[in-house]
This record gives sequence, structure tokens and C-alpha cells, in this order.
Amino acid sequence: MTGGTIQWYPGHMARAMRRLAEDVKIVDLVIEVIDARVPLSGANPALDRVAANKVRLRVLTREDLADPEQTRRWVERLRETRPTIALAAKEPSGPARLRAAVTAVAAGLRSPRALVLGIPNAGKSTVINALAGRKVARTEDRAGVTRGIQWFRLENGLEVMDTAGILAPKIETDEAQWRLAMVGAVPRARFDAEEVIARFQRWAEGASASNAVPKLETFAQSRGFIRHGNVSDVHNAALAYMKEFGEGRFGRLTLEEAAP
Ligand SMILES: Nc1nc2c(ncn2[C@@H]2O[C@H](COP(=O)(O)OP(=O)(O)O)[C@@H](O)[C@H]2O)c(=O)[nH]1
Ligand SMILES: [Mg+2]
Repeated sequence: MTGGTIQWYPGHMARAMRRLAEDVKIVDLVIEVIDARVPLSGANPALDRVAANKVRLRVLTREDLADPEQTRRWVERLRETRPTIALAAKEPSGPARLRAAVTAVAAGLRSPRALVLGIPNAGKSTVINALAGRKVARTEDRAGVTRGIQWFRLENGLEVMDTAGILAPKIETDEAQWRLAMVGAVPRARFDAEEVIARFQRWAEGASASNAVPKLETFAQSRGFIRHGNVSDVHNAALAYMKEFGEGRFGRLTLEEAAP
């Protein structure tokens, strides 16, 4: 995949970051949601500037889909810079652990307000619902600036904005492109799924725990994506392939390794 395969509009990105900066201004605490499969590419260092004076908590989501040993290393590494926890949406103790972590970082703040943010598909709505302990009506990413903001209150008095802030995905390298595409952070129309899968598959060949990652051609045959003359229908198989990856069918994989 060449650098231009995924087109991301700088205007769109700039607008998203401006909106985010507006929302961040009115909170004391930011909860940054990052997919545990992409601890590096799933973050955007521009947040350091936008949230320079805020208290911050990092939440790695989809722990159930990431390599457990990698997640352990990443959490250890990331804690060197700020409080970090890893969660899986279905983990029964997840919401309580999340609220405890938020309470701990909010200690010392008076009547604090918090904003949940992250790149598209990071798991922001899931985190908001876990904090609230129920399905919050409006968890969609915020599309406007400071209009109609609603808050819900936690037992500890902390107020959380009911809509998440969108952090623009940082797609500067080829590696970040295919990884962010695989985890669903990039709209389908903006990348070539076959190329993204080819990159992922090549990465998996070089990684250790990758026996379960099939080539797209093999996947197409095994799932019955076959056209007349026994030709693999890789085009339609590609979408099914990405879906199965997202369900963890190829094993628990972290696309960016933390050194031991
Ligand atoms: N397997 C798994 N799926 C998750 C987890 N967290 C979120 N998801 C799923 O990922 C998708 C996107 O999550 P969502 O919270 O809507 O992401 P948002 O776009 O950042 O708000 C949804 O289908 C969630 O059910 C998790 O910890 N594990
Ligand atoms: Mg959402």
C-alpha cells in the first residue's frame, strides 16, 4: 500500500481537532479511549497540546481482542506517563474498575467535569455507557461545538459529558494506515480492503502468534467466496475477512508490539 491509498481530508481533521479543543476547554478531566490492538496508532499526540493542563486517564479498550501479554506490557509502559487501565466491554467488573480509576484521577478536583474522547470506533460510547451504568441516550460523537451539551453525574459527584469527543486518527505512515483500517478507525470508502488485508497478513507472517491469520485467497476459498470457474471472490471476501478479524476469529492480536 502506498502513502496515498487512504485519503484523509486535512480540512476534516483540522475541524475535528478544533471542535475537540472547544469541548476540552470546559472539562477538567479527559478520558482518552484507545483500542488495545493499536496502542500507538490509536492515539493522537496532538491531544497533548489540546489537553495540556487537564487531568488525564487512558483507557485501553477491547482487551478481549488484544494479545494479553502485549496488553500487560503496554499498560506497564503507558503508566510511566499517566494512569492507564485496560478493559473489555463484556468484563463484569469493568464498569466498577473504570469508575474507580476515574475517581482516583479526579481526587483533588472540585466538582469536576469529564470528557470521553478518542478516534472513531475506539470504544468511546461503550466507555460512556460503562461509566453511567446504563445506556446513555446520546453517546454519538459530537458534531457541533458546545451546543446542547448534557452531563450525567457519577456517585462521586463527577459529571461526564454524554457525548464523546472525536480525536482525528493520525495517519501519517503506511503502517498506521493499515492498522487503523483494520481496527475500523477509517471509513470503508477511504481504503482498499484487499491492500489493507495484504499488509496485515504480511505483518502476521512476521509476528509470532499468527498461525490463525489466513491469506485472503485461502479465506475466500474456505468461506465459500468462489465465483464461476473456482475463482476466489476476494473482493467480497475482504469485507467478511475484516469482520472476522474484528470478532477476534484470527486470535487475540496486538498490531503494535511493546518491547519486553
Ligand atoms: N470485543 C469488544 N468489542 C468492543 C469493546 N468495546 C467496544 N466494542 C465494540 O466496538 C464497536 C464500537 O464501539 P463504540 O463504543 O461504539 O465506539 P466509538 O465509535 O468510539 O463510540 C461496538 O460494536 C462495540 O460493541 C470491547 O472491549 N471488546
Ligand atoms: Mg460512539
